[in-house]
Amino acid sequence: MCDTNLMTLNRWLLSDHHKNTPNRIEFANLMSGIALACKITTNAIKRAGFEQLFGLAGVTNVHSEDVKKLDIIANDAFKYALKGTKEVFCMVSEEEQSIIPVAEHDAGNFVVTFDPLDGSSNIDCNVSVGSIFAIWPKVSKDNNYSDKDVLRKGREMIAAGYALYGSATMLVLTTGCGVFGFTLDYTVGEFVLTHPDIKIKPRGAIYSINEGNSVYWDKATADYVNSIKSGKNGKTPYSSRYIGSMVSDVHRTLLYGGIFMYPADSKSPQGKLRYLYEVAPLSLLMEQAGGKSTNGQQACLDLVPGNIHQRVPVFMGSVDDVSDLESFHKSS
Ligand code: AHM
Ligand code: MG
Repeated sequence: MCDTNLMTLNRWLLSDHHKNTPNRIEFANLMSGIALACKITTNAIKRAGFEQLFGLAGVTNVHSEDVKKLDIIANDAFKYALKGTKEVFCMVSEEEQSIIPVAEHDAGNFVVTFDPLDGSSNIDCNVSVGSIFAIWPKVSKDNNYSDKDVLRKGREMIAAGYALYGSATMLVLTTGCGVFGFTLDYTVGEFVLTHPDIKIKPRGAIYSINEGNSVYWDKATADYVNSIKSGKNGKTPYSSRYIGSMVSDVHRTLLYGGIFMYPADSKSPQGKLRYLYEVAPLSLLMEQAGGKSTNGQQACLDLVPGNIHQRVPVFMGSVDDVSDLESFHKSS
């Protein structure tokens, strides 16, 4: 009834699982900042109805999207919590135009890119949203950050994860040796290991895409989606599930298998989702769980973004499903 020996996130980060991780104390300290930001964001979401935190903030962001009040709270929570660890060299946020500097006396050795509150369009109707983060070693030798600290291949990440604000808050993390899920235990205020070594099925039976965009799709995407829906050749047609929050859709894909897609189309020629804080971190998690993530031509983790808010097409999920999708792209 009362576990006196909880495997908390911090304890796990300092455990033998990370005995060969360089700078594991600094990394655990950095992660304590991310965990704090996720707890503050959880609380803001849970209290939003009482504290008038739903709705628009009255401004637009760098992507010309309407910013919600909770977007601003989550962004501030991440920035303050990350700077407070003194482990961060510079940051990139979906909500901010430019690289976010950290004063020299507060600066550390990690670069963090994050989407503080992904799935904003779902906030006001109480559908699950999330936060996404990616952690990179700094590149610049001096104290001045530059593009080379952030415009880099996803494979250079040392860790990535997300928080899902659902019926429970979960933090799902990879440090490069598997994927581990922690659930926020409100009674002790800690993320506790509940999902060790998450693995995705090699094939699923669910596809996830905004089908309202189908008139804009290219032939490869349209043919692939038709193939899994048709049930031809004795196959059972796939089920469709699309929440419209990438974290929720990818979390379900990790746990149940299948494929999540946000392709390039004639309306969004580069796709919609951004590389540094949406596609790259979730691609690392997918590969670490035994799945696959591609832009249709190559692994998303091998792409290099041209700017900090670069968008890329993405197809991720069970290996066999994503490989089928790739074969449609290669033959078109
Ligand atoms: P956001 O970061 O502004 O919330 O946008 C990203 C979200 C993803 O969570 C989700 O996969 C996608 O946008 C949904 O887009 P659409 O409404 O075009 O289907
Ligand atoms: Mg987002």
